[in-house]
Amino acid sequence: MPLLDLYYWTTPNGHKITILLEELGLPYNLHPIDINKGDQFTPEFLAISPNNRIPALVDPTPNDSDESLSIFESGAILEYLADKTGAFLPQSGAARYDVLQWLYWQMGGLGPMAGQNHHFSQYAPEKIPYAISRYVNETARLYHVLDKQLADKAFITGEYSIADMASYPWIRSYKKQSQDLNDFPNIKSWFERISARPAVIQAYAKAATINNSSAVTEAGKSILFGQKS
Ligand SMILES: N[C@@H](CCC(=O)N[C@@H](CS)C(=O)NCC(=O)O)C(=O)O
Repeated sequence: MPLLDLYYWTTPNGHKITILLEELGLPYNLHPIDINKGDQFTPEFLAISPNNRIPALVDPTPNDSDESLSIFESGAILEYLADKTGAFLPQSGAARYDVLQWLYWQMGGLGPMAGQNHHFSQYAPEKIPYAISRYVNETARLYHVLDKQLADKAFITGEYSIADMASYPWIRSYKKQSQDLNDFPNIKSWFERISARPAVIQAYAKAATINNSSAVTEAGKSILFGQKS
C-alpha cells in the first residue's frame, strides 16, 4: 500500500501533523521543505500548496476515491486524517463541533497571534514596542482562555483530540512568546501530560534528525519576511 506523503518543516504547524501521524501509528514519507532555503517556492511544492506554506499532505489512497488527494493548511490536514481514520475527532454531533471550534480557535487565534508575537519580539529588525506589547498581550489573553477551558478537563474538550495536537506545538514556544506557564497552572499540567506522550516524543525526535535548531537564519529571514505578491 503506498504511504502518505507529508511535506513538512520543523515548525509548530509542521509538528501538528507529525504528532497526529505518530499517534495514529500510520507510516508516512517525510519530505523536508526547508523554508529557510526557499524550498516552499518550487513549482512541485506550489502544485500541492499554492500558499507556499508547509505543511501539505498527499494521500495516494483516499478512502472514497481512486484518485490521489492533496491538501494544505494544517487544520484541514488534521481534520482529514482524523476523518480518514475515525480517531481524535468525534464523527458527528455536538462533540465533533466542540473539537472543531477549538481547532479553529487555534488556527485563527493562537497560531496567528503567537506567530506575530515571535515575529515582532524575535525577528523584526526594528523593535516596535507597540507591536510587541500588542501581540504579547493578545497571546496572554489567549493563554487565559485556554487555561480556563482546561480548569476541569485533562484535555481541551475532555478527550485528547486534534484540538490539543493543534495547540500544543504553539504553546511549546511559550518562552519565545514572553509567557510563563506558572501563570497558567492548567495549561502547565496539560502541557506536561502531552509532552510525556510517546507519539509526541517521537514526533520531536524525528524533527531533530532533520533540523535541530528552531532559529531562523539571516538568509532565511530575507526569504521568509521579504515576500510580496
Ligand atoms: N495557516 C497555515 C500556516 C502555515 C505556515 O505559516 N507555515 C509556515 C511554517 S510554520 C511556512 O511554511 N512558512 C513559509 C513561508 O512563510 O514562506 C497552516 O496552519 O498550515
